Amino acid sequence: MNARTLWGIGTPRTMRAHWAMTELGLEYETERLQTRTPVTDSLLYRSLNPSGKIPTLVDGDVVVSESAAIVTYLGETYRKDNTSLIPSKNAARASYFELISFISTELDATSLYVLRRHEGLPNVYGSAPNACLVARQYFNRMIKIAAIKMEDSRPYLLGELFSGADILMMTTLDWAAAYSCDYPSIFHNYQTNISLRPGYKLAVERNSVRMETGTSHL
Ligand SMILES: N[C@@H](CCC(=O)N[C@@H](CS)C(=O)NCC(=O)O)C(=O)O
Repeated sequence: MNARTLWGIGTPRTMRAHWAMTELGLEYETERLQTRTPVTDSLLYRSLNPSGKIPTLVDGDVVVSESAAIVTYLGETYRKDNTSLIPSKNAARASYFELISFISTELDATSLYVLRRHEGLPNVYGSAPNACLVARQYFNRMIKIAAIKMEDSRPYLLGELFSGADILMMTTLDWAAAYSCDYPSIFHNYQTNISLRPGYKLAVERNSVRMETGTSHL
């Protein structure tokens, strides 16, 4: 196995890890593991991530799961002068941590992941139409709050600096669009701009389940 290996492809959470490494120009190998496939239950994979979920990053002796933690770990460890996924000044760092917590909990776990489980995977997690309705409404309420800071026409969540918070937000918005969730037009413009980034385009390819290259233990 390569010294730096990312396990997981094909989901918004795995996209976050591919994209962070792509923006930072890091070389890595991909284990093309898809969610809920037999390898996620293997002893090898469970020894890396006992939950069996993706993504998981192995970076030398470091093993880290949870997409927001992977993005933050990479940003802290491999910051460069011209590419820093995490700001260095205290106030901006506080905003970064606030944003990634907000996106991970309010937009992802409480809202979109409810739709994913109970609308997208009813055979696995059970059907729960009322929970899905409430999750959609909650997503709409929370994303409007996130939009307030964007009203000054800033290009990124933290202003002029593209950061790991944008990686989390963009992947969350792409996911929301796939589930036909409503969100403010300001974020449609934000998506259009960010989708032009070379790092985003390359990460989309690397995260794609259709890509032919890469190794596999599947
Ligand atoms: N909070 C975790 C969530 C990880 C997660 O739930 N991954 C999904 C794929 S996006 C998964 O592996 N699900 C397997 C399952 O539900 O059993 C993160 O952000 O990385």
